[in-house]
Amino acid sequence: MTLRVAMIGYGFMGATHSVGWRQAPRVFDLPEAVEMTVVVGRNADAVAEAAEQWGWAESATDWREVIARDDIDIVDIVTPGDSHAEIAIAALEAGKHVLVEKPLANTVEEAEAMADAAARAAERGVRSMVGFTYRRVPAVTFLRDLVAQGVVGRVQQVRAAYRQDWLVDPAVPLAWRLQKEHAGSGALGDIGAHIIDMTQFVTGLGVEAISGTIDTIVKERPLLGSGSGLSLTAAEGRGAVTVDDVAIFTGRLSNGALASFEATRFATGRKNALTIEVSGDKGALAFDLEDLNSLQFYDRTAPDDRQGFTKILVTEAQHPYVAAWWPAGHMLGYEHGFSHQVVDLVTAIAEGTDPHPSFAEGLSVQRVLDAVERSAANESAWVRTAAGVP
Ligand code: SOE
Repeated sequence: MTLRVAMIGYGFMGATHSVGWRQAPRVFDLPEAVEMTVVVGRNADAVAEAAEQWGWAESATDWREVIARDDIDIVDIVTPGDSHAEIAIAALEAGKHVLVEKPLANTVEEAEAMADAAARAAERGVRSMVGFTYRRVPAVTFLRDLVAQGVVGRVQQVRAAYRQDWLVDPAVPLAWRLQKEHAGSGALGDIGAHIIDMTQFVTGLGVEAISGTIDTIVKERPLLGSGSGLSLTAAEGRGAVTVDDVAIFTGRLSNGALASFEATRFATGRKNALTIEVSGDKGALAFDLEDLNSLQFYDRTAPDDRQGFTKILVTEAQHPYVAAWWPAGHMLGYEHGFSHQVVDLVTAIAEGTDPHPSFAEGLSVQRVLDAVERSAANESAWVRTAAGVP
């Protein structure tokens, strides 16, 4: 059988997902073939150009028509968050498997409706997945495996940060990522969502309560002229930034441990710095996206004269996803996670299992994002998320 894919949206994430759809079937021995059937966008010329550039067979401008087509099996949603719920629910109801870019939605209400639709669809064998792609960086998957094997012992503390600096320049224009009605929130939902998901993924623990604060440092910016992703040019006029630039919060995990989180687009000099460190009573593991082919491991049980973090190179055939690529020791990059996402989605569809992260897991992240905003609005008071790893 061939799985025929429609991708809705074609910006920065459209490019990364396209690379995944193109590479995965070439590098991995997938259980089903994949066809990049159609890419959808509102601007006919621009979407036709994107189809040509990334290798989609066709382009189209009406996602509803595309979802209604019999020759589409998977709908991949890479639009801004304000359209995730409508498109994903319609696609699931039309019986299409759905991959949706993170964060799942802009609000808890939308995410709940999406998780309900996904649960109903799963009863009919229709699969859904959220694009928290960093789970599929081999070192992150391996970190999760090591924690699950008890290598660090009982998790006693987690510190996670995602730091970028692309908004330090006040001349960066007011893109959709800076508008609440389109993005839901700012650094919090865009990159904070990754570290919340990663914390829950690698520890297997839920973030159950939050105390946090958020800040908008540059409150007004030039209007957007043209551009997409993070390459933007300004137009005449100025408008208000309606999302956070920085979010700093503390989470109480379901085993009682504390986790600290920082999501910022104002960490001057930090380009795409996602770090996470899991401290346990037997040892610790740390990951740094800027050194993504490795982990740092500290073994408390090592003799006193050999204590210290050691670097594990996660580039061996035994490590998750690695064997399909290059000979051992040859490193991977940012884009490989998008291929691994395709591998896991296609495998789940072929095997009739539910891939992770599920929409229910996406909803649990959404509840944490919402709790941060509610806490911040109430002098950082603790707010329960009612989350937990589903
Ligand atoms: C922009 O901040 C962004 O592209 C995020 O939206 C992505 O999820 C992350 O992969 C890189 O940064």
